[in-house]
Amino acid sequence: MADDWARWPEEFERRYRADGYWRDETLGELPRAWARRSGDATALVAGDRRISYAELDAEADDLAAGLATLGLAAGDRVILHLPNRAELVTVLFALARLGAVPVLALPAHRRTEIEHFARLSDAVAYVIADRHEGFDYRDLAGELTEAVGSLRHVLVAGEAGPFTALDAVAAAGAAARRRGEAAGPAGASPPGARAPDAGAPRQDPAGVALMLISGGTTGKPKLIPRTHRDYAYNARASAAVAGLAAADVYLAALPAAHNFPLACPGILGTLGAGGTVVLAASASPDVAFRLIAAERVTVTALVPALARMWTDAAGWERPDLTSLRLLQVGGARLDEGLAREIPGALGCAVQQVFGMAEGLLNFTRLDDPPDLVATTQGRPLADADELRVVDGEGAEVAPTEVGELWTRGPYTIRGYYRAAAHNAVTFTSDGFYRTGDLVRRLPSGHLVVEGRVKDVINRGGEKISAGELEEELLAHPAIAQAAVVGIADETVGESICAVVVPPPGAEPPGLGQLRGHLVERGLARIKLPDRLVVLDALPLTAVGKIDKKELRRRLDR
Ligand code: OOB
Repeated sequence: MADDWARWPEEFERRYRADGYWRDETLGELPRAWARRSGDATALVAGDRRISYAELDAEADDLAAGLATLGLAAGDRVILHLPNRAELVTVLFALARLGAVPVLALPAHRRTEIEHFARLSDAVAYVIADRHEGFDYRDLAGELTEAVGSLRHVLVAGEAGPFTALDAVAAAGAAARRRGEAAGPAGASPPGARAPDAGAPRQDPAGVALMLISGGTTGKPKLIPRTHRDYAYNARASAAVAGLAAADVYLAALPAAHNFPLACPGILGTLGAGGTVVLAASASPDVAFRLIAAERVTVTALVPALARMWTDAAGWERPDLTSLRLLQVGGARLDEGLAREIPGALGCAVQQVFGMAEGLLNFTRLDDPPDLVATTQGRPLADADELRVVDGEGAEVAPTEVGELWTRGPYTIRGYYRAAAHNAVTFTSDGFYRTGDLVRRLPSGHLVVEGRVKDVINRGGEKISAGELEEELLAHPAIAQAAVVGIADETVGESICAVVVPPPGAEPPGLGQLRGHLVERGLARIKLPDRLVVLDALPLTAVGKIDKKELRRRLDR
């Protein structure tokens, strides 16, 4: 993996370690320490399963041993494509124990995305649920194993069909462990040493622990390599900022493969604090409200579109939300009016979170004055987060002026995985990540997100790359030119508008047909256009590029 991703330069490594951001820890060994601390306490609630910390640790060991028996080893990439089920957590830790690297695909992803991730990472295994929300992932797995030569294993949470059941993997691992053959590495051994009951050496805290999916840049989605120690810091520091303690119960309502519910503080931060994580199969108010009341949930995280839905639903459903103390809202800009409405409607405090899977996280603090909480997207998590707000030439703008946000720090990546050409434009030579977000920085250090320069549509918190969708549109025989723009939308913030030009004499597709065509091609439904506009020609800028500003202006009328 070493050449596939960019480490921090040595002087930064030294500083982040000396200043206590980075500890000598790996994700795989965390559950061992947690089990010692809070063994009998409930770590996870998923469907009708309640899993204690001790059981979580043992299950990670069994799965790690079973995966090793299948031939999985350190450095192997594995696509983890699971909805919010217990296996997402147990397999994540099992892979980390082995040193195999999970790629966290979103449940909504389909063949186009998964095939891209599998090829890009040379993944050897694909971990799926049997079915979720009416979709059978085993069918997709069948297509993928035929198309992608590197994929040797399909492992299924639930009914395995023609593939291998994760339950069987765990059982085989448990048996092997009883025979003393293979096991997950123990937590406390020094680097390089073999743990007493282990088949694998201890992982390097500086190595890649998992890969997240980029929130849409140019072209195809990128993989974001997060290391053990930077991600452990990410979760721990986020937990502190959200005031998490052992008494807290966190509801993972958003898909847990997203950075926000996974580690900001989300699942990892809650477990680190000794609390309980409740996994919701859906973020809909009826499912979530029932879980909040039944499990006495104290904290959860939503995107603004869902926060709107919950706030409205609470008005007529009158759910018991008395246990809820904090709602984190992030992923897209939260409207000030809604921010002020939430405490009354849901009976909890709001924490705005402006984050990115690439790293940097900003939070409003629990003791910030209500006006700051309602009107800003928070301030950086770490003192070591370096921020520049720059103009089009890369020069810092005057304080409180709007500019593009560039950042580097102890949990912000220095480059995407296997993306040298893209990295050369997305990162500065001194290691700053160009976020593509336009922000204004207040004297307090709080940021206000004012827009963006990247060509991405933020539809209800899901990021859609205009370039990726345009490429898909151009593959349609009756589309000669295409441009994708976001249009302001009350429910989802921005909706996806496809503007197309048919070739001379051709009949352009209708919206329904076009959506069907894209689904047929294997594109995730979250990327389907909401609106289709057919033009004779696209407006161009003076240098002959598609003029999206002008397009948006015309569509807004
Ligand atoms: C989160 O991560 P991603 O990677 O899906 O998307 C990052 C992008 C940011 O660059 C920004 O454009 C937008 O999403 N964004 C926001 C925002 N939070 C994210 N825009 C306005 N206001 C906000 N509060 O979305 C993410 C990762 C970790 C925690 C929270 C969100």
